[in-house]
Amino acid sequence: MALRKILIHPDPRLKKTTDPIVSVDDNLRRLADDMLETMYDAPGIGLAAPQVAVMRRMIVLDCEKEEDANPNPMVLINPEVVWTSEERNVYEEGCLSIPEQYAEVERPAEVEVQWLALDGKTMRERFDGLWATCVQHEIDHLDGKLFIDYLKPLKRQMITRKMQKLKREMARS
Ligand code: K1U
Ligand code: ZN
Repeated sequence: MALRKILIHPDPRLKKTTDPIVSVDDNLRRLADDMLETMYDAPGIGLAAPQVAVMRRMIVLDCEKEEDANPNPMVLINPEVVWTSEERNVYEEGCLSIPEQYAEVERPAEVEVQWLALDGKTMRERFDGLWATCVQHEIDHLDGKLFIDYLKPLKRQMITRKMQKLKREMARS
């Protein structure tokens, strides 16, 4: 397993739609392991393949945040939201590609998602609470959408400028 570098916004790769995965092979299993390791190391509760510069439709999640909770890593290949609740939920979101910036985003409170598991099985599950917010945030990444795209243009611009400054500082050190 290896840590992968997480792309920081603004980066054109974070704005692109990703390609569906056609077969599960050892390369993909290695990528899933690396993404989980990278997510736990960050630390984060989710990660999408384009955030580590792989333009394919795979996400990982583990929203068990409590210290004494058992880990519950999930790997979702070609995930699709097949149902959303009428009820909506507001959550203060963050993003590993937009470090230290948080903002409230409103999304469906519950979603049903279908995906392919690493063993090739088709899965379908309903997510709620933080899991629902996180899985929608990660699927958005696969379509080149960031949580700041839900914000008013001025706030989005302010965050983007902060990230440009951060990237300049990171490049210097
Ligand atoms: O996609 C990402 O960049 C990961 C992101 C996922 C996410 C967070 C909050 C709402 C929706 C989606 C993160 O994990 S940011 C870090 C974070 O939220 C966190 C880190 C450690 C413990 C608990 C939360
Ligand atoms: Zn994110």
